[in-house]
Amino acid sequence: MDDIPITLLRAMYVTMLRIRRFEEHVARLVERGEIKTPCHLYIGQEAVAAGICAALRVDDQIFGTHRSHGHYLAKGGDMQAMMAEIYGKRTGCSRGRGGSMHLIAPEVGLLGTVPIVSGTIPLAVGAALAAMLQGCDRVTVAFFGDGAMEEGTAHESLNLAAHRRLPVVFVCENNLYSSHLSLFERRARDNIVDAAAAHGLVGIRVDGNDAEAVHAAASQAVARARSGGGATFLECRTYRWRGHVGPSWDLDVGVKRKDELREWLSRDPIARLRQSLVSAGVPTEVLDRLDDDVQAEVARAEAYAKQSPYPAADELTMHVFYSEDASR
Ligand SMILES: Cc1ncc(C[n+]2csc(CCOP(=O)(O)OP(=O)(O)O)c2C)c(N)n1
Ligand SMILES: [Mg+2]
Repeated sequence: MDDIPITLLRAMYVTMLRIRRFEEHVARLVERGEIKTPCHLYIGQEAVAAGICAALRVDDQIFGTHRSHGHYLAKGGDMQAMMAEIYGKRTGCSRGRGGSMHLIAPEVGLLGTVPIVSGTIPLAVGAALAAMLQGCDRVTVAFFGDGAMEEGTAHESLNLAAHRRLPVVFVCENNLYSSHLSLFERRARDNIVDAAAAHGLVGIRVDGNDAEAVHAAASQAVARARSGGGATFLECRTYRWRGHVGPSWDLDVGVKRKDELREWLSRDPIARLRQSLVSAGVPTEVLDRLDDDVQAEVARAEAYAKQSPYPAADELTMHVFYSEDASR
C-alpha cells in the first residue's frame, strides 16, 4: 500500500485526530453535565470514516448513523457547527434541533445522520438511484453498523442495489456489538460479509483499524461504482472503545469486553497511521504539532458553541414541516 501519497496519509491522520480529540472533549463535557444530548462516541473506529471519505469527492454523498461525529468531520463538515449542534444552539448544523444523532452538512455531501438502525441503507440506495436517473457520476456511501445487517430493509436494499447496478458503497462498520449484545451472541456464524455474495454484490472484509487498507478498498469500490460497475459491500472490522452511548468505557457489560478492550486498545488506528508516517520520514515533532493544532481547534469549537444563542421558544414549530419559505 506504499502507493498512497504521503500527503493523503497525512490528511487522513489529521482527520482521525480531529475526530479523536473532538470526541474526547465531548466525553469530558458530557461527564461535566454540560452536554445533554445522547452522544454515541466513535473513538476507536476513526480509520473507517477517514479511509472511506478520503476516497470520495466533495459532491459524493454519504449517510451516517447515530454514531457519526466521525463521518461528519471526515466528509468535511464544519467542527464548530457540529459542536454548536451538540449544545443545542441555533448556530448548530441542524439549527440546534437535532443534537448529536441528527447531523447534516449537504454542502459537503453529508445528507444526514439517521439513528434508525439500518435507515442509512435504503436512503443511500435511493440517492444512488437518483444519481443514476439524473445521469451524473456521483457515488453514495451508506455507513451502518453490524446490528443494521439484522434488519430486513438492509437485505431488500442490497438486492435492489445489485439488481440495478447502483453507484453505491455499503460500509458496514462491524465493531462487534449492537448496543450491549456481542456479535457472537446474535449470530450463528461470523458471516456478515457473505450477505454481499448472496445478493450478487462484491463483498470485501477489511481491517477497519488500518486507514491505508480501508482507503485502498474504498478507492476500488468508488471507482467501480463511478464507472457503472455497481455496488460494493465493505465489512470494516473495528471496535468501539467507549460505551454504546456516553463516555464510559463500557466495562460493566461483562468480563469478556474488558479483555477485548485491552486487545483492541493495542490496535489503536491513530497510533498505527502515525507509525506509518514516522516510517515514511515525517518527524514526530511535526505530528505532535498537528495534534496541538487540532486541540486548539476543538477549544475554539467549544467557545463558539457556548457563546452561541439557543433557538428562541417561539421558533419551536419552525422547520417542522417543509416550506418553500426557509424562515418557517
Ligand atoms: C430500527 C431500530 N431498532 C432499534 C434501535 C435502538 N438502537 C439504537 S443503536 C442500536 C444498536 C446498533 O448497533 P450497530 O448497528 O452495530 O451500530 P453501533 O451502535 O455498534 O455503531 C440499537 C439497537 C434503533 N435506533 N432503531
Ligand atoms: Mg455495532
